[in-house]
Amino acid sequence: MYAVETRGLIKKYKTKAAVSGLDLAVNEGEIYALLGVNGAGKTTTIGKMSANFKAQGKKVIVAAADTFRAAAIDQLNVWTDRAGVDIVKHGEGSDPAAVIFDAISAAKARGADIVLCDTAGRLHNKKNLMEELKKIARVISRELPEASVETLLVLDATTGQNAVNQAQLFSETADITGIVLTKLDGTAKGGIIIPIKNELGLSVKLVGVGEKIDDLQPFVPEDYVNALFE
Ligand SMILES: Nc1nc2c(ncn2[C@@H]2O[C@H](COP(=O)(O)OP(=O)(O)OP(=O)(O)O)[C@@H](O)[C@H]2O)c(=O)[nH]1
Ligand SMILES: [Mg+2]
Repeated sequence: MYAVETRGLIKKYKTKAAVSGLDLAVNEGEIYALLGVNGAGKTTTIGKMSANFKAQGKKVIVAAADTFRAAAIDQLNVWTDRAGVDIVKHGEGSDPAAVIFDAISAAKARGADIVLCDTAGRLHNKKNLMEELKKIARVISRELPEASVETLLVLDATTGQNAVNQAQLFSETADITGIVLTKLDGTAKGGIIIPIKNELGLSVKLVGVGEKIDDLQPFVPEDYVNALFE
């Protein structure tokens, strides 16, 4: 299975991220927004990324911008406690863009290196969600104009063809910079990433290989292809 093949490579990911870490205090931050449909694995991936960055000595702030359900904020809080990083949260139903604004302000004030933004996977309707994601992107580019922004689309490897539709839909709204392919620890091979690369030019950057905090790995195409034909 892919998980076994690449287990040792998480170190590579850590090293790479360590050199690209930027200092928000000088307005050159590094910010990650995770998007995707509900259940894809956004919150879990943020928990894993937080722990990874923290282990590199980075100061991380997580923005609880999925305000659609109170439980989403609580779930994220469990992860940030586990990872030992700061969280900025407002109440259920509050404006997600305002949460991100506050998280960026906190990051500047506290000299954080990295801001990770959780977002909602669903709202009352799709149009609302897309409008909200656009607003979030506007806040990020206004407040951190010099920052390197990674907008990662989280896709569940077990989704099949519908993942292409999801990638299409989210690309129409956001400047997606890469994909996190989750649940690759199961039987799913996630072959859908091939048409997504061909049709939309989006590459996988990270893979989720379980529900635990260290179950996040860099995407290594060679290992992926080998696992496809096992
Ligand atoms: N096996 C496995 N399960 C995963 C992985 N990533 C996430 N999950 C599980 O998938 C479920 C949904 O994950 P969440 O992180 O809550 O997904 P989300 O995208 O935040 O969902 P919403 O908040 O509803 O939009 C949880 O039960 C996670 O434990 C993975 O890489 N492997
Ligand atoms: Mg979530």
